[in-house]
Amino acid sequence: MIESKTLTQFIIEEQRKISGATGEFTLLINDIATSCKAISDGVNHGALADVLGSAGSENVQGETQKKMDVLSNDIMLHVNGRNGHVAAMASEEMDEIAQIPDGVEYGKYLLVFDPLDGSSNMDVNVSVGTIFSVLRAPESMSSPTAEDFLQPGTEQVCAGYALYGPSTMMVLTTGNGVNGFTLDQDIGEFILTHPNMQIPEDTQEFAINMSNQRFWEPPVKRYIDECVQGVEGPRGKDFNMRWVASMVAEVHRILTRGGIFMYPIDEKLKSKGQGGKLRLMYEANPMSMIVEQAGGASTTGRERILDLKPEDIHQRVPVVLGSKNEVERVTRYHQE
Ligand code: P6P
Repeated sequence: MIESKTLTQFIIEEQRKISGATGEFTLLINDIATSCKAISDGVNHGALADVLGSAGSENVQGETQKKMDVLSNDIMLHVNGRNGHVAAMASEEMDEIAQIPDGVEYGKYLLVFDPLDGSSNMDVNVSVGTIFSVLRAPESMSSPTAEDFLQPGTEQVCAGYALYGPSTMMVLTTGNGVNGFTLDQDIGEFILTHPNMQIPEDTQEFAINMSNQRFWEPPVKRYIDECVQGVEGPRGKDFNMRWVASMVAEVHRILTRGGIFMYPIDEKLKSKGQGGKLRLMYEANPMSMIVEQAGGASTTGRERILDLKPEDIHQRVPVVLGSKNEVERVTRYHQE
């Protein structure tokens, strides 16, 4: 595979297309790739490296942290905070933003991430992933605050994820399409294996947690009912269902063969005062940029996710993303 293009070669070629590029962005992507390789190593060792099970602590979401959640978060902070490419970082696993180490100069970028999404799957050996989003640090910024992160998803300069599955992959967009790279464990390089990923506009596969059915709003109930009615129903075709409970795995399947992924608002979430299950800054926004760049669509059911003005770095939103024509149908049902 050595004749193939590595991630490093790919991002340097992308950098050359941007006049005035300093190379700092390229170096940041390189650091993110390094941190994902290190997380992959931890995930792949599983029980052998004593990284399964609970860390005996809770994160800001009130969720029990897995040992690998804490280790992945530490890796992201350490590897991406030390080289002066970011001014600050924010993580699902931390209440407050993370300042970079003393003595390290502020970089031009802000990095937001979910270091190990779907980590409840770790103990049952099902795919998990790292989701990341890169924003520009505001020109006016002196000392980074959480406010500096509250930029709409359209401001992202880069979004991506690493998927720790049967193979470790990195999928990345910098606004010029979506490209997938597979980690060659023998040489420790991400190799370009899925250039220009595109989501089919139609699909026969939906992903939703059906156990929440009794809590859904009518438009969601209508959409799923029609899918389940299959060829005898108004859709005139049969649908398949998938639910991995790992957003990275769901999005990667949709990028690969199409589909629609839904985590809508429902009465249970409303009763807890939550705006959704998934988080805007480090799940919905990066995944929405990737999906749109691959020809798909991503809304809350009512509005485009990338247009939302964040109010809090841990804000939750409803998510309906994937094959364009299906997302538009669900959004239309919410408008009718
Ligand atoms: P549920 C994982 O915890 C996550 O944030 C997403 O990766 C995943 O799609 C969703 O939550 C799963 O939620 O309610 O099915 O456990």
